[in-house]
Amino acid sequence: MTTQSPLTPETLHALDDYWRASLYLCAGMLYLSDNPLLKAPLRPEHIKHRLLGHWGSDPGQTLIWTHLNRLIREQDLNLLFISGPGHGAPSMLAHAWLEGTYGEVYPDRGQDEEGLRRFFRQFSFPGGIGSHCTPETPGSLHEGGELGYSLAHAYGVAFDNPELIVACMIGDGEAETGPLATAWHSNKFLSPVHDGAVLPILHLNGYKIANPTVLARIDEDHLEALLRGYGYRVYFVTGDDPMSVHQTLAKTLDAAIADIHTIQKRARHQGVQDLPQWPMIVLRTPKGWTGPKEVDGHRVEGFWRAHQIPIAVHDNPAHLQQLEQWLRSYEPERLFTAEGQLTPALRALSPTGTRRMSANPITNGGLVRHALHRPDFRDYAASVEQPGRTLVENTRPLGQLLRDVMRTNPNNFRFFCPDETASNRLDDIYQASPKAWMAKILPEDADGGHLAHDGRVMEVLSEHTLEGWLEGYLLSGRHGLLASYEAFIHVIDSMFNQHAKWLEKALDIPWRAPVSSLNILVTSTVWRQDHNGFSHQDPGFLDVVTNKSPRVTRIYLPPDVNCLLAVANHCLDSQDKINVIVADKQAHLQYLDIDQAISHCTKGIGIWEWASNDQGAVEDSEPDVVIACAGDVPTMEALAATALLNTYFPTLKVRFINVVDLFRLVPTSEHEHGLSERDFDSLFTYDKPVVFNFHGYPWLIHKLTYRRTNARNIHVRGYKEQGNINTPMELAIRNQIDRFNLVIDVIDRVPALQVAGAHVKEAMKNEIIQCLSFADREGYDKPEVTDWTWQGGER
Ligand SMILES: Cc1ncc(C[n+]2csc(CCOP(=O)(O)OP(=O)(O)O)c2C)c(N)n1
Ligand SMILES: [Mg+2]
Repeated sequence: MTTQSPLTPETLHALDDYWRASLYLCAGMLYLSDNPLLKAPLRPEHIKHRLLGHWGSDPGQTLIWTHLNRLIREQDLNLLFISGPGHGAPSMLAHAWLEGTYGEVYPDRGQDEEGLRRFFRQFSFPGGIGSHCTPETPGSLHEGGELGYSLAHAYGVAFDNPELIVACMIGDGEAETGPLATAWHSNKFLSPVHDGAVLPILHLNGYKIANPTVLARIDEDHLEALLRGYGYRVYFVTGDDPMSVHQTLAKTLDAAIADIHTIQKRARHQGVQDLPQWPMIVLRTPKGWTGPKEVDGHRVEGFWRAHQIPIAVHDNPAHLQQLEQWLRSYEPERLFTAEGQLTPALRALSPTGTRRMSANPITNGGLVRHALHRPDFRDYAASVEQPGRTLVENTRPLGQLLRDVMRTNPNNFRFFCPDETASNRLDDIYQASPKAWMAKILPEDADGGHLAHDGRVMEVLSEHTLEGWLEGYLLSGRHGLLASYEAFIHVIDSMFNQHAKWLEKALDIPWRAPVSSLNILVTSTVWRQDHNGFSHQDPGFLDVVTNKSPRVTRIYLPPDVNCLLAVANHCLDSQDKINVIVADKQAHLQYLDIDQAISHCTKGIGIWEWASNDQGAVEDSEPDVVIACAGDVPTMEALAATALLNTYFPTLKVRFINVVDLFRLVPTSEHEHGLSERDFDSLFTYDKPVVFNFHGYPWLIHKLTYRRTNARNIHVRGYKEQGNINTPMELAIRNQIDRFNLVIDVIDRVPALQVAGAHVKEAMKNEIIQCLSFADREGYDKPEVTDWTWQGGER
């Protein structure tokens, strides 16, 4: 490290003052509901009744922001800030206020004394804003409420933003989480040519809520070796004397930015030679720095006690006095004018316009989003002459559509998948682009490896990292799709939750522009895990999805290729949603031609006329039973059951309903896609038995339909944790979603069949036994099961 000090005494003091102004605002947010400039002596009535918020993280975060401002101004950089420990929100909020952005989006909380009073008061106050970097925070695209995702988000933002630098502050506690720990590897997927840069800043303030952090208590050479092993060039900035830390940090940031530019320049002129060693900073400064050193004899500054509210002041005059001393130590009267504005000299330190990190349009991604060019999805349709006769791998045509989406959107669409693109039969995508890979490429990789420095397909075996990348990519205004094995999409349950919460809140913030939806393709599903067995059988992600806000959640279960294409086309065009599409990759029967698929998927639910025989005159057109289904395999079994019913009970009137859009099942009042009561009752009848064959756990259908008129007659089959190394038919039978069990269900539920159907019931039981013993003996399913096709009514 160089020894000269880059900051002149004048700049040093100005920068320190700017930092202190931001610290004053942070502390003010935590405590003050009145007297925002401390013009009067501090009195108990100026203090909020409930003191809630976080102090400990703020000094480090504001310090970095202040210093980044210098770089932006000096070098005209396009920079943005991600706050990993988002509970340091006062720091982002303080800077948004100082930069004027806050007053621009919330004019009643702008730069005057009354604006400042309201700005303080609203923080962590009922009806106000939370104590994290929530969507209400200008300049934030990462809340940081649930820790662990900052670094993956940062890289997602940097992809395809070649001029951007994303400064990502990582809490040392946050760095203990699994998602953060794996996200360090993102540097092997970042192109120095067509992507921007990420500058990770590990904030080694030593503590979490009530514990030291691991990384702060290991030898520094071990920490350096760890981070170097992840591929970074590590700069340490350590200290507790502000003036010397300012100088070291300024020097270090200059060096780090120079490293970034050197790496990019070389790669952009000479091509990518090897894996770049990107810079990162370890900032070791005290938690709660500049705050009270001790309170009631307990250490606070530089200890975990600084994490939240350092001094509880109520009914304690000594504490009030200590708080006042602390707040006045920043000398607000020197930093702000009497009218409540930052002094002109300090204001000049802030970047202007969209160079302000709080106003960088990329952090409000919808502003910079370009609509996706979509090829005509009809061009990829499977030809379907008759329903239920031909087999096609359901995901393969989707791969071809996505390939052409990648081709027509070379800079703003990416596909994400943990190592399973080919396994999921989506490998046609590689014709448009190989996989991004900045680490070593061996000669043998040329044989089907699809690795390239400039690849755009993102594959790493961390669902967390992929999901984080995609969220960052979307929130900064681009488009994408993540495909995952069904069972392992659960790995990101919690990230899905957080993203859904972000979208839900963002919908009500007028200045946030819509972003592209998060599209998740759930494939390699529960019903086709012949060799993987029980561990790979879990359709429960859908249950998680139905817990989240109906304004942002959508679930689709297209039964065949053409429905999958229609659904995918719709999802790729949608905004501010999380679309979950469930479609298996294996060869399945095809039912609808493309026009019928479009119509069926537009309705989201519908009677398949050709599979029903309850049509007729008004007086005799009520069905005896409704067979409903959702999902590819359950649809096939339901159809096969219908064929058996038609054979054994030709006069039984069966209505066949297929559900693509799962939220059609809930009442309109609960979900925008919900069917009206009239439509639901007319489809599912008031009182006839409904046998519902479902892809997922059966309770979900009950949860969605419990308020419907005919809810008591809805009898659901689905996955119930029965399975192992089974043939498809064995697995279906073990969970009773198979055709024979469905026929038995109908016999049991239709009053006229309960006795009359006994012979058929016996026959079905025999079929089940024969299927199981054949599979047990031969190791595959009976050909008449595997080769079954629909020979019933034609279209
Ligand atoms: C995944 C997750 N687990 C637990 C918490 C609860 N929590 C909030 S802050 C915090 C400590 C964070 O420490 P650190 O990342 O070092 O942030 P600092 O305040 O020191 O900047 C914890 C455990 C959380 N927000 N997210
Ligand atoms: Mg910490």
